[in-house]
Amino acid sequence: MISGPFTRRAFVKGTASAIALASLPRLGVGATPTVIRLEWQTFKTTPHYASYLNAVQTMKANTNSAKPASWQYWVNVHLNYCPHDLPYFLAWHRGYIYYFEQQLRTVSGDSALILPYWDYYTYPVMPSEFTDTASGNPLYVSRVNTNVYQALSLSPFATSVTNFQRGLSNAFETSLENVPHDAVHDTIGGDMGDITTAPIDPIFYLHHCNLDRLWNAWSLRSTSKVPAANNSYWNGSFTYASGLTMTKSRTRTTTGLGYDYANDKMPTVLPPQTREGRIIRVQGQTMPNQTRPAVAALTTTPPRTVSSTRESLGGVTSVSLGNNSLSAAIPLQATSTNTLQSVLTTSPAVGLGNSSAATTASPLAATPAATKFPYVKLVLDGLALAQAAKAGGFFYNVYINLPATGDVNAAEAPHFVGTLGSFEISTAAHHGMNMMDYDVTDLLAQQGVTKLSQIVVSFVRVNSAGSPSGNAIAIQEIRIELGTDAP
Ligand SMILES: [Cu+2]
Repeated sequence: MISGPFTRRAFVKGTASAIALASLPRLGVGATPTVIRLEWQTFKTTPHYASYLNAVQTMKANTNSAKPASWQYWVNVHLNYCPHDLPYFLAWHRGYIYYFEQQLRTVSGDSALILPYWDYYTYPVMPSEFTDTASGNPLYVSRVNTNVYQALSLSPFATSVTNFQRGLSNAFETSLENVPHDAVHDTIGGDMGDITTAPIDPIFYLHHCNLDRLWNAWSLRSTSKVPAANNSYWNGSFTYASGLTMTKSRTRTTTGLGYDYANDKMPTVLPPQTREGRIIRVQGQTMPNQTRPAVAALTTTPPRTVSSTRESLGGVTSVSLGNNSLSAAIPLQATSTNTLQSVLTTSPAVGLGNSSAATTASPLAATPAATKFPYVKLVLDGLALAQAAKAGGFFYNVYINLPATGDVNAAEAPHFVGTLGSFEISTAAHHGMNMMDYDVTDLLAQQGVTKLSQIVVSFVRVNSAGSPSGNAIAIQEIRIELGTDAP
């Protein structure tokens, strides 16, 4: 049912505060039926499509960002409270899009409106309703790419991914946040390519709805270990705005919030490459028979104390990432090699939550340095986006110790560290740093490395049709650090 504008205004007026919003009747509690969120292609054939368009248009037209009835209010909620690269990434966003969906209902007056999802594993090209440049289309914003084929991976759904939360070995949340989450943000670019603007693009909510669906699908697999309802992981609550909170335990399952998805299955194959213009691939991870990128000639930095909690084992300076992929080799001095070896066999970070992940290296007694600094980090310090790259539209897969020869695709899993693009850099900047660090303790231990004389970091560029050319990212220093705690 779609209300006329007069009715809708009256309805909005009565429910426009965050408190009132939070106190709307809760679906799915007790006997209330579960609502089903639909994929966009189905959703757009329902009468609720008109309600959705109406709600987006009305919220964008409301310029009072203090009001939940405005679009910007929800951009600010995300900006001020979202955890990215942090625990509860999935659970926090589940509550966020739930409240946003309720607001769409309030504004449209359609109490049966659901937030649709974009299943890019089936339809990698963004729905045409979002790319139609006709004036007044509330779903259109300028973007760099609208085909996200290159940002997809089946890695989060591998049988080895049984743990859920960040910090554990092979954790689903960490994997899904990297690819497809970050990679989709980076590839689309424009508003989506920067954490401070991402929810301005209406496709943002369909992207996060799909991630929520993929989490739900993964959690239904019998081997998947989402913390149990009585686990302390679910203690406490999330904040979305002053007066708008949700207990963490409500976000554990979709049914706890009264909804389910039309498709509860994990993807098992990547979609065929749907051609939208020309798809360019530069040593992409799905491209077979690509070997490790060539090692660049770089100036090395010696080991040094970075702070009371961080020791550098060495690094390289002035790395410029452009259209090509490259590797950086960081030589290790003999004492660094020994300390690293000791950390990899004694660190509490090794094999967390995964008994099969223990290193195959021969155990050493913990040296004093290894006891003090039990975490190994890959640090990208002094990150800056080149002007032409600020709008995003590309990313790099970051690997550690890829074999010098052989197939990157086949060798990928034990070497993959994460993704790097405009979204990740803006996220780090938003957290007050122009630096990214990745905990690679468990990864190195799982590689079974012994007595390393160098560590090789590789950046494999992943392009799509609209990717910018030329210099993209400058990194002042790449170093391997030992630290007192995980990043
Ligand atoms: Cu996001």
